[in-house]
Amino acid sequence: MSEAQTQTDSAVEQFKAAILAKLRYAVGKDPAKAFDHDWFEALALATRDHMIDRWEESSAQVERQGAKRVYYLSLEFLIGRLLVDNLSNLGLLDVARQAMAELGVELDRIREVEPDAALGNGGLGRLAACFMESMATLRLAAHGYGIRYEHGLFRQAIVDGWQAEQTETWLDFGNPWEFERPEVAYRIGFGGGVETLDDEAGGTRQHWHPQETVRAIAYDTPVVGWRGASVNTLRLWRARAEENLQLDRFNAGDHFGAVAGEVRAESISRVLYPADDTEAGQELRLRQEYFLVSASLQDLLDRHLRLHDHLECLSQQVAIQLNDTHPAIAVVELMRLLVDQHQVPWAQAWQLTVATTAYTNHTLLPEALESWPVALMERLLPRHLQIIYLINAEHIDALRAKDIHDFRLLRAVSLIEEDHGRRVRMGNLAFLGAHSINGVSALHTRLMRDTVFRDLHRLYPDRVNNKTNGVTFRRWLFQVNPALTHLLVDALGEQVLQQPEDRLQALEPFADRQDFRDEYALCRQRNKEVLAARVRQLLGINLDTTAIFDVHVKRIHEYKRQLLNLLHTVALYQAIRNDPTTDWVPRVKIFAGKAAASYRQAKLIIKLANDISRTINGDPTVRGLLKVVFIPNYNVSLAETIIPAADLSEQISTAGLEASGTSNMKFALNGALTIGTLDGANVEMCERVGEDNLFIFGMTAQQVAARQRLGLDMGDVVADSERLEAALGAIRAGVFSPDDPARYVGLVDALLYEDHFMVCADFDAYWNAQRQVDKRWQRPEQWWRSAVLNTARMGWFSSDRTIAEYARDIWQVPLPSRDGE
Ligand code: B1N
Repeated sequence: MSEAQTQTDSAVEQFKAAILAKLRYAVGKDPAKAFDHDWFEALALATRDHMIDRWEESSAQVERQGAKRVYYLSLEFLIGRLLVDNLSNLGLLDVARQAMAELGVELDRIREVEPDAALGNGGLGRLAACFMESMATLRLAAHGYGIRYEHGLFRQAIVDGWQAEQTETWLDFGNPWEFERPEVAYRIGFGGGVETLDDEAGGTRQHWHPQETVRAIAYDTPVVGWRGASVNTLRLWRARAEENLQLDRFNAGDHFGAVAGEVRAESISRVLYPADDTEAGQELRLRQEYFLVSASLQDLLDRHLRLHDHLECLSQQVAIQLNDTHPAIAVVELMRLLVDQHQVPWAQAWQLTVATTAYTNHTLLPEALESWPVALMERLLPRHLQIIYLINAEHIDALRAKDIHDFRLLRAVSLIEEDHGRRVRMGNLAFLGAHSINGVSALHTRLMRDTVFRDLHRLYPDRVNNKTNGVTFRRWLFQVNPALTHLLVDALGEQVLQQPEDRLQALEPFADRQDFRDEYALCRQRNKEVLAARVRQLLGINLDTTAIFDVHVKRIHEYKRQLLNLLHTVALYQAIRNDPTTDWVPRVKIFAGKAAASYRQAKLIIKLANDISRTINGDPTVRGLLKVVFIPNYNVSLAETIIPAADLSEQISTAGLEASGTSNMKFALNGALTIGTLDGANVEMCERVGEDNLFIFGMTAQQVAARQRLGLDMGDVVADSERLEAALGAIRAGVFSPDDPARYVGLVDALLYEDHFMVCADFDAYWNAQRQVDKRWQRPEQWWRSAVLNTARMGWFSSDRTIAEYARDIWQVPLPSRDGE
């Protein structure tokens, strides 16, 4: 027996023993009586043990080296499942699989019982999770700070074709990955008033008396980098009442009143706001934002003072990254803590705040730009409002001092919006309080400079910069696509696992080899079969796995234009019915995604998808040529099954509106060809992958803006396109909704008279691009050549590259070398 084999055998034996010990002594179960969930927990705990020593080591090393720390503040971390992620990054996946097999338990079944940690809505939250993994892999001293929502994003059920939201309960069976730290607790104040007191130096100081205080308790989850490079911490805060039970009220018989305070306090970390790309605008949301920010800043200042003793060096030791404006109140809270609590002079505090803070913008949609009514801010955070006024006064004075008196400009860059009731503009606040403001793709950053931050950018031309998003290849290639990963390792060697962002390029020549393309296509075929089995199990629908799997999965939003795809689906259906004997390319249209609970139009689009699906799948004339499925409850785990099975990736947002997109990267990395607009990161993907290897169509951002100025009545466009007219007509007439023929009249009329998202205007271009897709599919050597080239050329879209850029340009932290200790 080889030495390596002996080592593996003993690792398996040890792991088996560890799992059994956890099962007995931590879970309290006998193997004979253990349920799947018990096995999951035992395995997770045994896995977690492998992270602890490195966790300690990583944090001791950071302390020894006095490294600058990065704090990533985000209201969302869309983590998904962690078992395979952790095992795989620890290099223990095979060992665990064998150990479990020898215990008579299948790892692939057990992994399915882990609930998704869905503490995020979509791309923004998933980006935060990818960044955490990359920062651990790159051995940055990084901490994530978020909220430990008791209920993550709702579960989506489809009832009679409509979305129904159900409560998500990921913590019901406990969470084996986290450590509760009851000793790490901070007081968070709300309401009350501000008093002016005399200070020792003969001046005055402000003292805030909150009316209400809530405690933030830390829960730590270790985040392990690739091959255990380092282990960082994701610290999530849970809200607890100061006093759980008001005993006097309880004893007086007021049993509900006695716990009212507890309910109010704990509601802060009860549930994630399910709005994506829209601002929530509710008082509870502002409470959540401030809760996260205050706990995190108190915590990081405590740590800083423990290690360094003074605050002058704060910006050399600490970088704070704000994930959108959701934590933007950090600018003000940091000022308050520095000035009121630590007696730092105002000017120095401001200099420290700006030098420490950086802000990432993720959207230009006007409805997503956060602003809070001044009255609400005053009631909830009175001291913060004072500070905001002071910052604003200094800001405006400084401009006047530079002889800038343009009234329009001064209004535009003010922190206070005066037009629609007085409101605090969180985007302007984040901009002013940060030394770096970044967008998430080249196009998005350019539009930021030209639109929302036009004026502020002119005043501070050095601040806006671009950091195009990326995704972690460990999860989105190695874990989700083991077959392809195997093939890549065979072709390129183990090195591809270490530094895929550099090594994948070497795959290019393989695109010209028939034998390689065949194997590559075979991987896809297997993944499609896995997805087809899942669809059969979930929906009872059989899919033809030799058809093109044409996939559109993401949040349902008008700007993402699921409607455009549905119109194409209907037009294709009509074309096949009109001429069933043409050699149509068989297609399966796959949709999935959640709509914000209050977004009526998006929910109607889901119903339409389901209506179209039922009609088409039930029509024998198109059998074998067209199928449509809407898979319910899209989440990270479902994405992991869908993405590696996709042939065609739909990235068809109205140009200028998708800030970046990240699923576009995951699909292309796994070799799906993109059909997309020149929007977000699609533009850069096109540059790198080569325009012959994806299908770009439609108006550019510039053309969209020009057309919007012309007016949005699409009567002329529709009249010019028979196909579009027929598709719209069928939907409007109730062909897909015979039970309620008028259901889509409003939806279709809106497209005709006020097509804000240019669905009609882009339809013909989209139809034509889809026919190019068909043509390519009919020439398999071309199709698979393009697919291989997509994988080969997507290396740059690794979140390791993105994080390396943040580290170099924004945080100014050196990257430790990746090989060797
Ligand atoms: O952030 C992603 C981008 O790839 C997407 O293009 C972008 O749409 C997404 C309010 C948002 N922008 N804004 C949000 C999320 C929650 C919320 O309450 C806005 N999400 C994005 C990563 O950069």
